[in-house]
Amino acid sequence: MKSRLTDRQKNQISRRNEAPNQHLHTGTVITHHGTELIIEAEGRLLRATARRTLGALTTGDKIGWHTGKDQREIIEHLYPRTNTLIRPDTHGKLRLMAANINQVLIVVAPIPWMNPNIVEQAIVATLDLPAIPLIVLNKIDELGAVEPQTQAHIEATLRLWQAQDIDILKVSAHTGEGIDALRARLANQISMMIGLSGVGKTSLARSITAQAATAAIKALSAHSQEGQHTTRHSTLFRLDNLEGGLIDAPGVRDFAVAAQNVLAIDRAYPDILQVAQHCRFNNCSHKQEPDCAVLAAVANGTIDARRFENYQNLKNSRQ
Ligand SMILES: Nc1nc2c(ncn2[C@@H]2O[C@H](COP(=O)(O)OP(=O)(O)OP(=O)(O)O)[C@@H](O)[C@H]2O)c(=O)[nH]1
Ligand SMILES: [Mg+2]
Ligand SMILES: [Zn+2]
Repeated sequence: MKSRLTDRQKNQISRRNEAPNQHLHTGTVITHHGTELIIEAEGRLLRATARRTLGALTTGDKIGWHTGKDQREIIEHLYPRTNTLIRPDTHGKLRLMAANINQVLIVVAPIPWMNPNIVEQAIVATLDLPAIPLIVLNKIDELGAVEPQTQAHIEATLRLWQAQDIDILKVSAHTGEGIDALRARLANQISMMIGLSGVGKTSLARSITAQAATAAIKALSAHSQEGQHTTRHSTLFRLDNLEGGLIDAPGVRDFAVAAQNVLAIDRAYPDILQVAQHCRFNNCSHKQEPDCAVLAAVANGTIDARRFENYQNLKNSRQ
């Protein structure tokens, strides 16, 4: 078939695919505010703008840049991403939150406590990247102040995830408890924090990296956040004396992103998958089939009923 691309389009495509110009420096996107980006290159933070043909750039992107004639930094190239974390914004529009992540810290707190179903959505989304999920219970200094019943519920829910080989770290950004253990888990990884607004993600970033507390970063990220504490833009912070980085992101209310790969759902529920091997039919949907081992396990309490219902909902949302 005859190509119908104009010369201009052909040029754009070849420019997008070509190896980066050898005169470009490499860098990492730290944060962005509209068309203005902050990049890190050789340990320095610089303001930059990106060629529009590159499309939306995001925190964690590896880029090639140079200084233009007007002495402003221009991003010319986007290196291939290993993964991208996407979630709907408050208007339901899908937005790129970060790229090239190896680990996701699902940050929860006694107050505000996150619906376990949403934590599990986040586990599925993490496995879908793929990246390692880690649950961080922050504000453990507040545990004593919540109702004993709520406290028992929190502990039981965390145990359920721990039984599925998901590591749980208990920390307090206020007292510093558990912070060294958390910092050790961040070494050599690019980690991203997700969690409800107010669970203490930014406080944790501050207690883990001196960089997050520096005036330079604050000034660079301040202009769209004046007068309030809620984080509006994802920002990558480097760890003091350690390789790796921690991305602080805006709070999420839910994680309603369908997994790209249906296997990610099964991988988040190894307990259910294992019992399902004993169903009479190997394509059992665990709805009303005879001799369904999963429904039997839910009935006798071996599989947590809430967890099973959430698993079915996640599976159904894929169809
Ligand atoms: N008691 C206690 N309070 C904490 C702790 N960590 C954070 N907080 C408080 O919780 C509130 C919210 O903290 P932030 O760090 O702004 O929360 P965030 O998760 O970044 O919130 P968003 O940016 O809106 O998503 C602040 O008042 C913090 O002082 C903790 O370990 N213990
Ligand atoms: Mg914040
Ligand atoms: Zn079954």
